[in-house]
Amino acid sequence: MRIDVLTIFPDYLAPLDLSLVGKARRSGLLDLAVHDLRDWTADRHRTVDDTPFGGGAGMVMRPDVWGEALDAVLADDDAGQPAVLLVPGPGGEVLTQRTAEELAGARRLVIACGRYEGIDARVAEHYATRPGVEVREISIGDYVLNGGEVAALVVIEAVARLLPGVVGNPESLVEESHGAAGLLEYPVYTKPPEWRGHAVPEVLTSGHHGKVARWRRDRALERTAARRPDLLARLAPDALDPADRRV
Ligand code: 6GU
Repeated sequence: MRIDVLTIFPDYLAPLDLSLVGKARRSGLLDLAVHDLRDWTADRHRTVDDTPFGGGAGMVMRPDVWGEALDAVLADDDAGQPAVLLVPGPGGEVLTQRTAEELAGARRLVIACGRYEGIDARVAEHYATRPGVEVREISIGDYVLNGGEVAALVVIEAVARLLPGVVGNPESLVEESHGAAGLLEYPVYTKPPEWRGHAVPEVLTSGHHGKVARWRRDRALERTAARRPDLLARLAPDALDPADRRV
């Protein structure tokens, strides 16, 4: 997969050199480039924003600068490859594991990080008319950030770990929260068996695989009911079996 990020704060994306994403880049599984939007400005002050038509507080990012930048990045390298243009912002569709799975199937992601009050709306409108470009406005939750950079980090991490070969043990993608079961993950424990007066639940040291599986499923159901009843309500009718506790 190829990912291009456009931002006025390229340094904000420095963590993409680290950990699993950094390793995926170095091994060639992920081709990721971060671009400074100001490289496509034409004036002495490298201006990217202006006052909003209709009035109001704050500044809006200019469509002409974004147009030059996106044209150049979309034309670069694998020109013609279908691309998903992601525009992070609090007004977008909320990112879920489903979204991450869909995005992991794309050949190219281009992430346009806005600042201030956002990007002139004509940019999303224009690129949505480009053949081979799908525009998705994405929010990472119901709170307000100062710009799209942190959201870009979130999307890239959520997507990169789904790419074949990036996570060493694909099994670890199966049982986790928001996975196939639609439940939150059960609590996990390791050594020592007793710590500050807290013991590891006995069933986990029993060696009885069936009982361990039942206990984990019950804890996942219990936790989901307590913390995310909305997820339980959205489970498919056949997702619960008669052995599941009445939560
Ligand atoms: Cl993607 N951007 C901004 N600025 N605020 C947000 C967000 C994104 N997602 C939630 N809040």
